[in-house]
Amino acid sequence: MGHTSLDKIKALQKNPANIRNLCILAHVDHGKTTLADSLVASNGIISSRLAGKLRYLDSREDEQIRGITMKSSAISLHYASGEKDYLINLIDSPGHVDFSSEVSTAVRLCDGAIVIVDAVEGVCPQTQAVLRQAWLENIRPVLVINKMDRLIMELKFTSQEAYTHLRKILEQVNAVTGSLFTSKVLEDRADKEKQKDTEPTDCPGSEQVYDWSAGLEDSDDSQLYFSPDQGSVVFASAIDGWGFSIQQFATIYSQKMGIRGEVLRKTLWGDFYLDAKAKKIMKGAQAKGKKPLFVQLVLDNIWSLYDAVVTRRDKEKVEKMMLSLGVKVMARDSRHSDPKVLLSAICSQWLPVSKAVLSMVCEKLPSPLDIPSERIEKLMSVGARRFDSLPAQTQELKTAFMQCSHDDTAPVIVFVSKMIAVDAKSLPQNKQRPLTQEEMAQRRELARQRHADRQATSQQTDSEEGNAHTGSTTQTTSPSGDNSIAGSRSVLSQMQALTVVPKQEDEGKEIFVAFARVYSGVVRRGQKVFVLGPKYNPAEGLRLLPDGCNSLSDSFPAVPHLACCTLDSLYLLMGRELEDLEEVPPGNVLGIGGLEECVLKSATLSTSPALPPFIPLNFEATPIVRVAIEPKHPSEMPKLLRGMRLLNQADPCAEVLIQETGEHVLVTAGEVHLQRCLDDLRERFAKIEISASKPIIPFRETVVTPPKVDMVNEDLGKQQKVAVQHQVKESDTLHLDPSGLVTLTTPNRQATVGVRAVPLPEEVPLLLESSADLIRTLEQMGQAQRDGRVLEISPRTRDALLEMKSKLEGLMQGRRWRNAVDRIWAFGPRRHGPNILLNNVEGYQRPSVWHCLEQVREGDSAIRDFDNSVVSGFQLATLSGPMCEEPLMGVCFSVENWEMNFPVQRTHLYSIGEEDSDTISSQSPADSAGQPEGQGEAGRVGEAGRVGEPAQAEDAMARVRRPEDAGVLDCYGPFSGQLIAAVKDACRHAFQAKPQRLMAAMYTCEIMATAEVLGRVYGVLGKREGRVLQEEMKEGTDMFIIKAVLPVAESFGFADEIRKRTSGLASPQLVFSHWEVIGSDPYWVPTTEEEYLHFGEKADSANQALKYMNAVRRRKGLYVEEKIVEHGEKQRTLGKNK
Ligand SMILES: Nc1nc2c(ncn2[C@@H]2O[C@H](COP(=O)(O)OP(=O)(O)OP(=O)(O)O)[C@@H](O)[C@H]2O)c(=O)[nH]1
Ligand SMILES: [Mg+2]
Repeated sequence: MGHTSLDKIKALQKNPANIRNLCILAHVDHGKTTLADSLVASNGIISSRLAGKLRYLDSREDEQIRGITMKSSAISLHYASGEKDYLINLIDSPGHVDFSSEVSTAVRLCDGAIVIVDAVEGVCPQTQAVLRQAWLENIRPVLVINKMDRLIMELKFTSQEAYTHLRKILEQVNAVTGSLFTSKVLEDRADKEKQKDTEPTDCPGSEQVYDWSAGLEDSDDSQLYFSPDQGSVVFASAIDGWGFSIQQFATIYSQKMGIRGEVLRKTLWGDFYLDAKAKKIMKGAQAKGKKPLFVQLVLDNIWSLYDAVVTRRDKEKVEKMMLSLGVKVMARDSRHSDPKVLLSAICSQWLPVSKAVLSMVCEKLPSPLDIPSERIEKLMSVGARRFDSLPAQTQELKTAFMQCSHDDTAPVIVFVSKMIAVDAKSLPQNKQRPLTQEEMAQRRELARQRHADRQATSQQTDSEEGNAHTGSTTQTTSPSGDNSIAGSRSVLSQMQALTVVPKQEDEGKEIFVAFARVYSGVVRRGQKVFVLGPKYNPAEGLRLLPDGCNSLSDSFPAVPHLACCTLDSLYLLMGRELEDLEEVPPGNVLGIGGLEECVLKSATLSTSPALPPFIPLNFEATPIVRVAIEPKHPSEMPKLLRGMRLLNQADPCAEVLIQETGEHVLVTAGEVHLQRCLDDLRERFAKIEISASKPIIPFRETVVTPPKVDMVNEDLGKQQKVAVQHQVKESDTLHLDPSGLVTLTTPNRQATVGVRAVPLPEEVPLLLESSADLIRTLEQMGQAQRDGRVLEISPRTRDALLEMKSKLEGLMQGRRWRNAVDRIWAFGPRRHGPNILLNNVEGYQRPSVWHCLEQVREGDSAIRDFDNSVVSGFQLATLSGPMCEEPLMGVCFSVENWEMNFPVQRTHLYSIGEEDSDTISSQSPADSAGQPEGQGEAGRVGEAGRVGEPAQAEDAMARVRRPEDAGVLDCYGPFSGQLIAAVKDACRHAFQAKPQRLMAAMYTCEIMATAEVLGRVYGVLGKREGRVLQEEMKEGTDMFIIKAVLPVAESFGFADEIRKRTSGLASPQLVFSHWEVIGSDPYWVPTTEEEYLHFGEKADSANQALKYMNAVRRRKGLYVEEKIVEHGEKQRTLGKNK
C-alpha cells in the first residue's frame, strides 16, 4: 500500500461522521476510471504520472484491452481536509449498458455518487439511467463535468462559447433530475392528501382549477439541482489531471482582488460581470454584452494556459505563468516532447483534480450517519409491504440504522450486493508479503545455523552413512534421533513457518468474496449471523427465535428462508488487492470471505431475526441474449456445470439455466457481456474449451386481426379465412366454429371447453409487461386470500394496482371488450405475463383477479372445482405457442364454454359459494344441460346436446348427494390432468384458427455520428432491418444523434460493423426496448396469380418471419416444413462445377 497505512484506515473506519461511501456513475467512456485514477494517485497507491493512463481499477485484462470497465470495484482512500481526516470508500462502476447491473450493486452500498458528464457529449442515455438509479436508491449525487480539454483542443471553442455550452449541459442534467423530483413530489403530495382526506387544494372562488406547482414550492429542492455556486459541480479534465470548483477560484480571487469570498462564490457562476471602473460586480452580463465573471476569471486563465503550453509552445510565457501560479515542474517534464506532459504537470499542481473532487465529496455528500429515514423504510419494505405493517421490533431497527452504533448491543446489519470471484492466490493470507526487518534478521540467523549444521552433519555422515540414511527416512517416527539432524529439521520447519507459500490446493481456485456494507453494529471475524432469504418473514423469525443470534446453538429451530453462517474473514477492498481486517465498524464497505455456501448473488445478513430482507436490487437491463454452451470434449461436462454455477454466482446479471431441450443456456445482457462471460468460463471458472452456439434469439408469438389486403396489396375477400384455418384439423373431440371458437372435449368426455383467441389491443401487452411486478403482487394477494390470509400492501401499491386496472379499462374499449377487465381470470404465462384469460362462461361468476383489491369481503368465493386446472392449461398454452414453441404475447383467450359432465357416483361438483342464491356458482351437470340452448354460441348447440344427455339422468342424484369432503382430491387427480391438457390444446387450436404472427425483440440505439459518416450509418442500419426514428443535430457540435430501432436478431456484430464502417467515429449502445410484430405471415403461400408472379412458387425469399420461425424450429429439433429438393433434374454436384 502507498503512504496511507492500513492502521490509519482502520482508525478512520471508526468515525462514521467522516466516512463517505460513494460511487462514480456515468455514461460509457465519460472518464470514470480515469478520474478514479487521479483520486487513487492522491493516496500514493499509483504514481501521479501514471494517473489516467493506468486505469488502476480496471484490473481485468479484458478491461484493459477493450478500454471499458466491466465490473464495479472498490477502494478505500484517505483524504485530509484541514483538520479533518476523511475515509472515502470509492466504487468505480461500468458505464456500458451491458453491465448496468453492476451499477445497481454499487449504488446500493453508497450514500452518494459522483455523476460524470462528458463536456462534449453532454447527457447521454446512460447518464439518465444512472441518475434515475441514484434517485431510486435515494442517494445524493454531485456532478463532475469532465473532458473540459476537449472543448479547447477538439471543438476549439472560445472561452465564451464554452461557457454557453457548459450552461446548456448543466440545464440538461438538471432537467433530468428535475423530472424525477417533480414526479416524486407530486406522488408525495397525493399521498398526503389522501391521508388528510381533505378537499383538493383548489382556491375557492378563483379561476384556477388545479395548481400544478402546489407542493413543489414548499419542498426543498436546492439540494437536488446541480449548481456550481452551491459547490456541487466540478469542472475537470481527468486526463490532464486538473479540476476545480467555484469555491477554489473564489478563495483565490478574494485574496487577490479583495472581494469577499462569499460574494464571489455567489457570482462566479451566472450572469454577472465585473465593472472595472466602479470596481463592482454587476448583474446582466448577457444583456450588456459583457464577459461573465466565470469566463473572465476562470476559463480565460485555463484557455491561455492551454494556448501557451500546447498550441504555441511559448516557453517564456509558460515560465511566466508558472511563476505567477507558484508552480514548479521537473526539468524532464518541461523538456518532454509531448506538451501534454508539461501541461498536466502544471495543472495537477495548480488545480489538482483529486482535491477539487474529494473536497466537494466530503462537503456535499452525506455520511453514513445522515442516511435518510425514507431510504431505510424503502430498504426494509420488501415486496409491496408497508413499513408500518412490520412487527414493532422491526420498526425499532430503524434507529440502529440511523445511529450507526458501535455498541456491542447494536444489531449487526450487513447487505451483500454481489459476490466477487477472486483468485485464491491473491487473498492476503496466501500472498507473499515483504519481510519485516526482524524476520530478515531471523532468517539470516537461521541460514547461518543451517550452514553450520550441514557442515557438522557432513562430517558425521562420512563415518556413519547408513545411520543417517535411516534417520532421514524415519523423520517423523523418531523425533529423538540424531541431534544434528533433528536440529536441522527444526531449523527447516522454522524456515517454512516464515515463508508464506500458497497452498497447493488453492492454486487457481476461485474464492468468493462478498461485496458488502455494514449498516449497523460492528462486524467481527468469526461472528455468526443470519442470512435472510428474500422471502424471509421477520414475524415468523421473531416467534421462533426470540433471543436472536447471540444464544444460537447448532440446533436452532428451522425457520423458513433463514440460514446461519459464520463470517470467516473480513477484507478491506483496495482495488486489485485485499487487506485482512479483524473487525469492521458500521458505515463501511467491506469484503467478506466464506459466504459462498450461503449466499448466491446478494443477501441481507443480520444478528437480529427482526430484520426483514432488503428490497431486491433494481436492475435496469433485461438479460436477453442467450447462447447454448457445451464443452468441446463431452467428458468435461461436469467441469462446465461447475463453471456455470460459479459464473452464475459471480455475475449479478448473468443467468444460467437448463432448457427443456436439455441445453445448458447462458443468458446475458448483451454482446459484450456475453463475451466476458464466455471468457470467464473458459479461463477462470471451468478452465476448459467450450463452444457456444449462435445467440438464441427470443421471439414471441401472437395473433392479429385478419389483414384486409394480400401480399400484392389486393383486397382480400373471404379466402383469407380458408387459408388461415387449414391448420386446425377437426376430429370427434375437436370442433372449430367458423368464427374461430374451438370446442374441445377431454378424452374421457367428462369436460368440454370452448375457447376463442382474440388479439389484445396493441398497448395492452406493453402495459402488462411493464406492470409485471404489480401483477405478481396481485397474484400473491389472490393466493393469500384463497388460503384465508390477508396480505397487507402499502397504499401506494394499491393505488398503482387500481391505476393499472383503470388504464386497462381505458385501453380495452369497444363492444368486444365490454366489462372484460372485470372478467379477467388470469394472466399468463407464469401468472404475470402479457396474455389474458377471460371468463366468458355463461353463468360462471367467478371473482376476477381484482377481487382481492376490494376491501369488503363478501362471502362469494364462488370458484368451481377444477378452476385451477383451467388456469394451468392456459399457463401452459401461453408458455409455448404452436408456431415455434416460444411464449405468447398479446393474446386473449376467452373461455366461452365450460361444461363438466360427471357420473355422480365418482365425483361431484360443489363450491363454497353454492349456497348463495344470487350466484350461480357451480355449474352442475344439471345446470349446463338445463340451460336453454339458444343462449350458447352457435357452435355449442350440438355439443351441449351430446354432453348433456347422460347428465340429465343423474341430475336428481347430484342434487341429493353432496358429500362435503369427497371430490376435493379430484382437483389433483388424473382428471385434472386431462382438463389441463384439454384447455391447453383448446387454446393452441384457437390460436391457430387466427392469423398468426411472430414478434421480434427490438433494441433501441442512439448513435452519435458526424455528418461525413452519416450515410454509412444509415447503410448499416438499413441492411439490418433497422428503422430510424429520429435524427437531430447536437447543439453546439457537428454531431448528429440518430435514434433507431433494430431487431435483436439482426444486431449481432452491429456495434462492430458500425465502428468499422465509420472508422471508429460512431459507436452505438443497444438497449432492449420492446417487442414488435413482424408484418409478414410465416404461413403465407401464394394463392393468386399475381402473387405467383411476384414471389415465385416457393415464395419464401421475402418471408422474414418464416426464416426466423424455421430457424427456431430447427434449433429446437421441431419439424420444419421445407422442400429440400425442388427440381431434381437441375441438381448438380457442387464439387464438379466449382
Ligand atoms: N480528452 C479527454 N479524454 C479523457 C478524459 N478523461 C478520460 N478520457 C478518455 O476517455 C476514455 C475513456 O475513459 P475511461 O476512464 O475508461 O472511461 P469510463 O467512464 O471509465 O468508461 P467505462 O468504464 O467503460 O464506462 C479514455 O480513452 C480516456 O483516456 C479527459 O478529461 N479528457
Ligand atoms: Mg471505467
